[in-house]
Amino acid sequence: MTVQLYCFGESGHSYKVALALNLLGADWTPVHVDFFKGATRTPEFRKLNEMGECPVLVDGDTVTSQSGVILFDLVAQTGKLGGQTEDDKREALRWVLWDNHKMSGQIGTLRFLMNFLPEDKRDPAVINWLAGRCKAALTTLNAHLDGRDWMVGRGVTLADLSCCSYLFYPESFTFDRADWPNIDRWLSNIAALPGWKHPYDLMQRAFPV
Ligand SMILES: N[C@@H](CCC(=O)N[C@@H](CS)C(=O)NCC(=O)O)C(=O)O
Repeated sequence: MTVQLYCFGESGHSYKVALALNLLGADWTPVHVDFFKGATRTPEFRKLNEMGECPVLVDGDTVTSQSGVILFDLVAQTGKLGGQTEDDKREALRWVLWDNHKMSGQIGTLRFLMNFLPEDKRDPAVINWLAGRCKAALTTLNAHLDGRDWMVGRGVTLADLSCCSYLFYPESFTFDRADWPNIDRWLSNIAALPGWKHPYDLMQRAFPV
């Protein structure tokens, strides 16, 4: 049965799940959520996800939000992308938690403030402060990837999919791959996986160019 992913192209959190579904060769359909027109704040959407966030995965009667939980569900269902050992699984969880707090949680917000918020509402002081936090997260990621092809163990796991998501987007958010050689190499490893697609090729975007 086709699973439905409530998502939108600009959503890096949604991209983590869309990419996992694609790498797994799952039968899935994106359902576009008009986030920029307030769709996640409507009572209808809140019935689907009380947290008012994308992504939401609907698999029959099972409705799941939080990209990290959805990714772990996909690992449990398929036995793939979870790492080879119990230590790998635990380590992958550690990085998914870090990503949600320090990477995607901050980089997604910075990208929103710099690109999608109306220009007259952009506060340079807030943007500068957040850009510093994002640089610290990228420094941690780049250092971890020194001498490693993947975040955890010897193959791709959900930790890679969680941490990489915002870094494939083209909009400017103070991130340039050329400044981060280990991250750059790792992103190339991910983009070379069979089934990899760019976020805007997997999910409908609100701001088509
Ligand atoms: N930790 C959550 C974050 C989800 C999230 O922040 N989603 C954004 C889109 S990228 C959203 O729907 N935000 C709605 C809002 O803030 O009103 C996850 O990983 O699923």
